[in-house]
Amino acid sequence: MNRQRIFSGIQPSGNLHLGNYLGAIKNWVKLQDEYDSIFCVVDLHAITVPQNPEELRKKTLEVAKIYLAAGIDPEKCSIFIQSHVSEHTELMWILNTITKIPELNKMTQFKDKSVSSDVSNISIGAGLLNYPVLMAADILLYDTNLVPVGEDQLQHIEITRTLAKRFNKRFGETFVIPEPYIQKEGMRIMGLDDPTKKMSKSASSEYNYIALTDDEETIRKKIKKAVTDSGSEIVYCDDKPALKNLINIYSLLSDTPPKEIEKKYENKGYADFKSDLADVAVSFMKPFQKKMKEYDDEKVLEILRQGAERVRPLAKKKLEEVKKKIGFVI
Ligand code: AQP
Repeated sequence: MNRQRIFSGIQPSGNLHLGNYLGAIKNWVKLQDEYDSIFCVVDLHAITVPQNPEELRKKTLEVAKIYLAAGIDPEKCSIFIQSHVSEHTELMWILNTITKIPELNKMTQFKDKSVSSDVSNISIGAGLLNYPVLMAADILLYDTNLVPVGEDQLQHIEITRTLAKRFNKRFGETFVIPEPYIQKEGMRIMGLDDPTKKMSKSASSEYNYIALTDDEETIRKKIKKAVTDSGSEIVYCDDKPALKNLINIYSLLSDTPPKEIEKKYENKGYADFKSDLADVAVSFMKPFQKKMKEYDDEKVLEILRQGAERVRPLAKKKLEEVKKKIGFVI
């Protein structure tokens, strides 16, 4: 029986953090046995904001090491670098021609990132505006059924669906219409310095996130400095968004339901809770980072090249179908 296909990716645009792990990668690991899985390191997306070339190369391999250390199995899934399969950019160009500019202008991620570019005096490139079209190409090239992502990516999946339907209507049935796959737990991990914004690699302060490469001392320092709410009780509720976020992280890393955590800290305060949360985070991170170190660059690159070899025929076939339908001479 044909299994349903999932596709997802992460940008090598900074330090991957607990939000990326809990909102995306942890779920991919769970899904890989059930679905035909394709996971990408989306370097073409990363360059929609300025990147240091040496750093980008290093981060691209680091993201792949994080996938592997988290338990993504290259025997079961295809893991590859987006720019190694040029069909992504070709399909993106074609999809650009059926995308309306207002559809892109209203994307929350574009609006947020263009504001921060303005603040830092970086001029906004057209790539940032077209980011969702490239993401649509990534997904549609592989007849993806489900896209496991964090909640912040829902709008991008929606425009992917719109473009697929528009293309199918104009040129005939070509693309599978993908669905988002969002797991309620971990779907939105918030910044440690501001619980109203999501934890983000491009945050201006490193106290916003816990990176998957942070050492023990840094993790403890960041948790100690994490903002909390008024009052001293450890309760899990919407009125205390900072604490709710910390309890969510505790819960997801230790597989303990939030209510149980509340109970454990009934007569205790923030100091005890934060100190234990730091222990939980460190005991997750230590073996994780040890596994990351087991992969050297050459070994990872080999896995990524094999992954690209495996998916390229699928991408080629779909792109050829698209080219024929729109009237290109093959
Ligand atoms: N805070 C978060 N909570 C839950 N899930 C999250 N994701 C990102 N942040 C959180 C999920 O991680 C996947 C990869 O994201 P990405 O790197 O492609 O881009 P992003 O969503 O824009 O992530 P960042 O960390 O905010 O990166 P920058 O700052 O570079 O843009 C996605 O599935 C996302 O939902």
